[in-house]
Amino acid sequence: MVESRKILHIDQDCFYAAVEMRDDHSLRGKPVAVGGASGRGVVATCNYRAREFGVRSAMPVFIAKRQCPDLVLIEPRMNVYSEISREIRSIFHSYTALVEPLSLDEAYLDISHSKRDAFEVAAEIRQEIRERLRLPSSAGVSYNKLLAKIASGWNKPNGQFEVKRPETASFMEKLPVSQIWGVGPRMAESLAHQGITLCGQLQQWSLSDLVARYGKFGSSLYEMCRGIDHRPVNPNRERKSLSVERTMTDLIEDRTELFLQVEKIHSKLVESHLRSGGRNVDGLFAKIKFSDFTETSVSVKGTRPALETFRNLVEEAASRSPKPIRLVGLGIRFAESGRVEQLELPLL
Ligand code: TTP
Ligand code: MG
Repeated sequence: MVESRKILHIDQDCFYAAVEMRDDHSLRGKPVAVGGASGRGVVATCNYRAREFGVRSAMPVFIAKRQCPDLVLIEPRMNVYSEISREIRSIFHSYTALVEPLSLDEAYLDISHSKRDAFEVAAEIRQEIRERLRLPSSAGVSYNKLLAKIASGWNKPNGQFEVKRPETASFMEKLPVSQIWGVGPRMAESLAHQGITLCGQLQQWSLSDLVARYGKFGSSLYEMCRGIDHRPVNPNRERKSLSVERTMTDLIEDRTELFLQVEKIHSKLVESHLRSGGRNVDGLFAKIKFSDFTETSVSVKGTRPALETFRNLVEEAASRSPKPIRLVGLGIRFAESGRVEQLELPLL
């Protein structure tokens, strides 16, 4: 069964910026970023013209402007993006019931039931999005989610790429470890210090080595760096909560450092929340792991994920042990609307 899966990962190109360019022709040919003023002064995304100047998502606006003085900055119109996202999803649903959205602009589709060539189906779906919504997208095609997602970035923008089963080994061997889900800049840097930049090099590490170093995530890494992924496409997955956590390279011993980390994790959380559609919140929580691996968490009801509240939660959790802290996590619980699934973002 697993052998025959046909998985697509479809992702809109510079989504918010593409919508703005579609709706305002005067923006054509100009470097455009969406974000700023009403947000926390960072770029949510920018078009490919702006990327040529080094402008990137999550970059503070003042730096983006310095990199690209002609940058046109546009306020996000979240309602418009959400509406378009729904329309794109309805196109996906006309091809398969097995659609798993990851954020407003990307989703996995399992089209294993179809006798058609998966690459052709991907091209057709992208064409339909282009014709009906006048927006460009890219697709990855493969036999599992991991490979499909990596592949969708390969011919971006406005392109698609397929990794077939026999090509897996050679594809993974040369793939930078930073392309693996969950390997953030910090972890990539720490691996680079140990001479590991490619998945092929990481494959040399034994399962027990990886688990000793990275715990549960180590065993996922062992599989991911080989292109192995058995996760099914999970339709109708409605997240119950969203959390961001960070394992410290150096244990935290004092409050100043703790609050600094809380601030960083908080801004990541707010960004991910907005990005995933900004659903209503009804609770906030914080988790702490101490140096002896004991864990504690605190939660509170509330609809506003304010930094201040998280600081208080973390303070309360931290006061439960005098030990230094090795991990801090912050999260929000979403207001009622159904099914259960959690999304965790390791911030390694
Ligand atoms: P992405 O798919 O990561 O980025 P993108 O669609 O803008 O560009 P690409 O062509 O590389 O796919 O994210 C989708 C949307 O989510 C993006 O248009 C804006 C929003 N977003 C943020 O608000 N903050 C962020 O840090 C990122 C990465 C995205
Ligand atoms: Mg995108």
